[in-house]
Amino acid sequence: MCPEKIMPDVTPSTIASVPTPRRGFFITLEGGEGAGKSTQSHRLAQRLRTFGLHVQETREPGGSPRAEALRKVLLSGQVASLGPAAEALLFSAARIDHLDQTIRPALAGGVTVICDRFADSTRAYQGTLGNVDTRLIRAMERVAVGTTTPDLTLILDLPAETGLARAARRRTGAIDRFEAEDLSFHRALRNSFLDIAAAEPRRCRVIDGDQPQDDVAEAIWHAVEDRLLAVEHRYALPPAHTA
Ligand code: T5A
Repeated sequence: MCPEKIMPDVTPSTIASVPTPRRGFFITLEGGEGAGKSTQSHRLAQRLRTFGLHVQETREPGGSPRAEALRKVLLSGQVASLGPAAEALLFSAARIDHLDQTIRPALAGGVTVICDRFADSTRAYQGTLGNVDTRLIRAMERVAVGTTTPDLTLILDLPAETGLARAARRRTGAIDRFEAEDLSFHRALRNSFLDIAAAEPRRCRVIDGDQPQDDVAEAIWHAVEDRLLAVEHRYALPPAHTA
């Protein structure tokens, strides 16, 4: 922690003078289908950029050319017949490349990374819902993620029915592998993400995703502001009401 970096009366104009951080801030968004992760990822990135921060938006599965190729295979359902353990291995393989090619270089350059889904999705979808042994899930996470764990994970929480209805309204092509699961799957998924948040309260913040987009964005902003200031004092942001 570097107390000398705390700037008590920060305004947008002073943000530009904040020293380049040693390592960027790593934020992940998690939750069920149609929870609003992509929408809020863009909004948060835009808001942070207005304060002079360099922000890289990315997603999983995907986020690098090789991982995007694996995304196509995974979401097509072609791997489903191999079982959840095989799916978990492929999600982890995509994550290794994504971290190597995109996330770690960005963080090392002081860029804030906002990632739409990350390792908690493997824990929830393949671990809890797919019954893949927790020890295997954790071992894959150690290999793929190592010490590049998120500084903050925003878990967008809402009833499964609401998220699925949103995803269906927005869909332009075929239904994907996981959206096609039944309602009980998606309800259990919601509980799984809440369990993850309860187990790691310092890293995770549960955000009520069942409210208007502006209100979700505001709740996220408060969480980010708290965490950015509390964890590292790498950045100083103006109070939310001035943004
Ligand atoms: N997966 C992924 C695994 O199984 N294991 C893993 O390890 C990983 C990384 C990814 C799939 O892969 C699985 C999980 C997923 O099933 P995807 O296409 O990336 O597939 O699917 P999702 O991540 O679920 O993305 P979605 O696009 O379905 O949901 P989002 O991003 O949460 O929602 P968003 O922002 O696109 O919004 C959906 C619609 O709702 C509206 C939006 O305008 C949009 O139309 N909306 C709202 N409407 C009302 N009120 C609000 N507050 C709203 N917010 C957004």
